[in-house]
Amino acid sequence: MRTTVSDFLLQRLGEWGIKRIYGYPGDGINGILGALNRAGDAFDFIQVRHEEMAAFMACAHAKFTGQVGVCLATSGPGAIHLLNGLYDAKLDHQPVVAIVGQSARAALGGSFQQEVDLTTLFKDVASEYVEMVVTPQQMRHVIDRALRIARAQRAPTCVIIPSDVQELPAHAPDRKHSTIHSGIGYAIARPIPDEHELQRAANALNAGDKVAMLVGAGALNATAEVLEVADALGAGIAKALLGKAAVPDALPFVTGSIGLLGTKPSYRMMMECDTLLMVGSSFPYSEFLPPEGQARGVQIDIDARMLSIRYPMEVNLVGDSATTLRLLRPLLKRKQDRGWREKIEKDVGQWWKTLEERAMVEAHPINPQRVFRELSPRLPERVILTCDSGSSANWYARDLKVREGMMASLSGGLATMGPGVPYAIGAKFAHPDRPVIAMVGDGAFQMNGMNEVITIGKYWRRWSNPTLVILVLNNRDLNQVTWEQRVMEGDPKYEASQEIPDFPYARYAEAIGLRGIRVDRPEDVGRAWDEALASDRPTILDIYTDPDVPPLPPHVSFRQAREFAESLMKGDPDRAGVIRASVKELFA
Ligand SMILES: Cc1ncc(C[n+]2csc(CCOP(=O)(O)OP(=O)(O)O)c2C)c(N)n1
Ligand SMILES: [Mg+2]
Repeated sequence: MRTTVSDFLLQRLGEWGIKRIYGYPGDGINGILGALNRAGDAFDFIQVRHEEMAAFMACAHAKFTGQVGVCLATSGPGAIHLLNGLYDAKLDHQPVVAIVGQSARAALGGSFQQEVDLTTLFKDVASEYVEMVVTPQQMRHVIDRALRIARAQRAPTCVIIPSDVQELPAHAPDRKHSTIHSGIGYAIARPIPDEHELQRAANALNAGDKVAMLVGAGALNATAEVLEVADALGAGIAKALLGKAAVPDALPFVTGSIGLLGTKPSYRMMMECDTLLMVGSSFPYSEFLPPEGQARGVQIDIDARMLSIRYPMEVNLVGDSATTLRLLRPLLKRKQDRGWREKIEKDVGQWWKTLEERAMVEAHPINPQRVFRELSPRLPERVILTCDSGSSANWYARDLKVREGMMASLSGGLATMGPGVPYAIGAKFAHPDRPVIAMVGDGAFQMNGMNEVITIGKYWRRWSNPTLVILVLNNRDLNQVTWEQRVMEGDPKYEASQEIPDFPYARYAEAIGLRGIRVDRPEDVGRAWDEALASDRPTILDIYTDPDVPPLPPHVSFRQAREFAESLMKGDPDRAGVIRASVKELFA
């Protein structure tokens, strides 16, 4: 049998350790699909409903395994559909390789059907590496480089293969001038900072009396090291959204999330600290960090480009988080005065009580916070949590207590709607033995999550552990934005853009052969979680929640309060409910 460029591509991907490809067919990639068919069990081709979802799943694969995720799409429309998912990978620094088809070489430049200038299209999202394979001899080094650069730069890369090239006989590079001779294999490295810089960092941290730590995605593999350093420094630890699983929430000095979705203890710690140690985070909102000049800053990041861009840092350490913290630890003097730490712990204890009270405030019919409060103690061991953009991210960030051994992610940098369900699918394929819970709004679910439930229906029997619960916050509203309009702009809810149709999500699940549970009474929420988590198949938990409960930022500024009041004065259609819910929240 002759070996085509496509057969060779797959063989090479196999040598790189790639086993699963998320994709959708089209005649622009028929050569590759034919080769996948010939490859048999060597590859797991996962058929999605939409190419953007394939990119989200590849991104989730990268997030939950640390390995490169691969997605495949046809030329023109298929390639275009990938974009948002690839941007999600780019903004969250995940290694994803996109393989896309292109019109045959003879047609290029001829305004042929489905011909899109793909190199230009992907130039920004795959800025680290995008290349078109125009001759078989290129295939080897282009795929090698796409994988290596994706991994090294933690970024999406893109390989474009014209349809006729896919079918040509494979051809190794000739031994002559102007040929490229590449090999496989990652260069795993754990960079460490210069010794002098480490000492300077230790000096700044040793001089502080009130040290605050902020950890992000870059600290996910440095739990023990973060805790040891925090202990020595008597520091509290706040977590950026992507760092939610970096340290357990049960620890009394973990202040939880930060920012608009953050907690009061995180906010107060940042406003009062005299030293800031930031580890593996590019948390974007500077107004939630200490005012410039108040604190001495030390930052650790593996990427020098990400240093000192949110707060002017005194010491910038380029390095792997765990290794750098390990080197820093012996240079730190254990703080004898634990007063600052005790104050943080008191704040945290109080805050958990406040959240409990807020969750139990009566709503119509169900307070969304209560849904998350009921879930928190029920989270199964080793669960993987995914969340969408929307009000659910507030409650996910604040109310869920993650424990050691769990993983959790969402679209942090791009904050796009839509990844909740595809991330959960990626998590299930990567870890079929682990329970997975996705938390999504009804808007995001209608946008694309519902379609991917069909994908779940197709594949779930392959997963050794059937637990996959999709929580749909059914509030008939694009609620996060409704609140942003009220609080940030002082505008009343614009019904034409904000209201979305009700839909029987639980019945939809049943129609697909999954389980559906509909809840519209607060007292049933706990039992519904128990049932969903014990179910013998993936389950949609359709919970009817109150859109009038405000996802309030930890501190409401005077301006925001004024804008909010004005928005209601201007005739917000939900005025009565909102006033009732907000007043209860503020005094809870
Ligand atoms: C692709 C995309 N479109 C629009 C937005 C803006 N946006 C952010 S949250 C949100 C509302 C989400 O509504 P829903 O999923 O119902 O969640 P809810 O806030 O109601 O809980 C919107 C429109 C976005 N982040 N991404
Ligand atoms: Mg909604």
